[in-house]
Amino acid sequence: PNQPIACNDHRVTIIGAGNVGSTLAHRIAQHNLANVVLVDIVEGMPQAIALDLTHAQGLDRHNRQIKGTNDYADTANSDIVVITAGIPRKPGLSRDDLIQINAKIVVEVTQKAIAYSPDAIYIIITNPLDVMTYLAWQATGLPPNRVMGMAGVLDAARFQTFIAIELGVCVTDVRALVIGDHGDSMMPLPRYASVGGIPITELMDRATIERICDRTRHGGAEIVNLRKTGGAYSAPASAACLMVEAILHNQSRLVPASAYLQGEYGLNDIFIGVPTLLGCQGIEKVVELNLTDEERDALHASASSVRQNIDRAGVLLGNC
Ligand code: TXD
Repeated sequence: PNQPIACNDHRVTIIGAGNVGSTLAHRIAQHNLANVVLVDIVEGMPQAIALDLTHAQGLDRHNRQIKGTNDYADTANSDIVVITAGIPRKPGLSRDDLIQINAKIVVEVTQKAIAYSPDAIYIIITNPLDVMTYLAWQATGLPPNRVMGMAGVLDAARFQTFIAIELGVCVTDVRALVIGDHGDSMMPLPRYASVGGIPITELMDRATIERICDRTRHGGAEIVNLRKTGGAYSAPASAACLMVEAILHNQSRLVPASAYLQGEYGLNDIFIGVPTLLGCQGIEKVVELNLTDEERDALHASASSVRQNIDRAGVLLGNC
């Protein structure tokens, strides 16, 4: 246990070769992290994207193979499977509105992937994130540490960016944390945000902090409303790439992820965003914060909205 995956011939499968999936394939190859298998239901499309990315190999300076396919046999023995398949948001559609369509897609693609990669670590990206992560975990039958959702790294990066812009400081000096569900009740935590070690509560007034937290909560919607035809994909791909690297290189990164809770924070049998230790075993630890009563109530409210949607998805899938 806790040994990095030995060879450097890692394979990452990405299911869903749309905006997030294709951008993530590019990031993984450019960072020389792994060979990539890009799967989509649309024939020819993942093959075209893989070929296009391969044409850039010499320019991007890597030797990573990127294969596009519609056949899950090509995904066999992946170290990591990332699931982005589904539909994205459009103006007027909340993440929760996507449940009906995406639940079916996520369960189906996960079942196909696990048949070929029973030992992989699964990272779910499809929205509504915490609900889809729960469904995918059920579909894999894996221990919960091997299944996780990507959202907190992205939401925290948005919070980090907005703090840096507001204060006019270098973004890499800013640390920020967002927990809770990846939806309307996500929880940027100003108490745990700092610049060069100084809590932001000493650098900004309450109203400014509240404005930044609000922009973080609606960071995805701000992009959807500008683009109109879909959502964000560049920062989401970077966030997922960070998680892939943390796992493949056994980095023990302390990052927020949608993780399975078994009593932590007084919550059970749910996936929700919490700080985690991420390494080659997947979620190696859920880190419990000393939340205030108010923060704990907000996390529980966030968890009950995820729970309601898990139940709704179960009904839609005919599980209940
Ligand atoms: O923080 C986060 N977790 C997120 C989540 C950040 C950004 C995007 N987020 C969600 O990811 C978004 O709301 C969507 O639910 C997914 C994918 O977003 P993306 O922007 O990449 O959507 P696209 O471009 O429409 O790509 C989806 C692809 C598309 O190519 C479809 O043909 C494919 O999914 N798809 C399938 N592939 C394989 N198998 C099946 N059944 C299938 N159905 C659709």
